[in-house]
Amino acid sequence: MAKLEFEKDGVEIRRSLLSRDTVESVKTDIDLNSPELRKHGIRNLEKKFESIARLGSDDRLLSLAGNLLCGDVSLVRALFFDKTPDKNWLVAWHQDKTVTLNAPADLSGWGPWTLKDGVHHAQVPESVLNQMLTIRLHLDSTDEGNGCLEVIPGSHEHGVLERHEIAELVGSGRVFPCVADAGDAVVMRPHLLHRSQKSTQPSHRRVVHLEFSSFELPAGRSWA
Ligand SMILES: O=C(O)CCC(=O)C(=O)O
Repeated sequence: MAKLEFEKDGVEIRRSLLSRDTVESVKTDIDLNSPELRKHGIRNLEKKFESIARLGSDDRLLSLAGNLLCGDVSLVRALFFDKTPDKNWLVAWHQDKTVTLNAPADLSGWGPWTLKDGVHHAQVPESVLNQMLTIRLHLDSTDEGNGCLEVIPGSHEHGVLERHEIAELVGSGRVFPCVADAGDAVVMRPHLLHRSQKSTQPSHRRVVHLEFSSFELPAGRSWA
């Protein structure tokens, strides 16, 4: 299968972005029994785990994001996903197009705004998504057997999609399974079409999902 290239495909896999030691320290730091981790994804991971805070200010990650976004970047969201035989799930084809802010902002093309768990969420226009980058850091190896991320390379170029457009692209696009080892990273545009299927293997599939952005929020607003 041809190698993915970020410029063209909107996604690529960076091999061994994290050292073995870093992977082990993150695994040790993230307490899998923490009530926070009962859900599939948790917010503000960087405020709860020291090792994730370190990743958020890691020079390698910041310069990778800064180079791909061509600007000053910061970490705006950190989530954790795990799949196990007890906590197994799938996500259908979708684009990530929501951000979280401390307060709503009157910005053209942003919305609808919703309040979930006290946090303001908004869908953002493609111009903002183009100033965002997702880096998914793998703590375990992953393939189709344990529900790796699958993507449709180049699908981000179609902008923010309606449901029927997603169905059309899924029908006609090339599906690429992001097979990765622990320490590898999937680097992608948030609005690239992606999904993941249930794991059929009795193992962890841990991913630290980091979103970086170079978008400058208006005064008084901060990423939540
Ligand atoms: O980690 C996964 O399997 C899927 C996560 C996902 O779909 C997302 O981050 O939007």
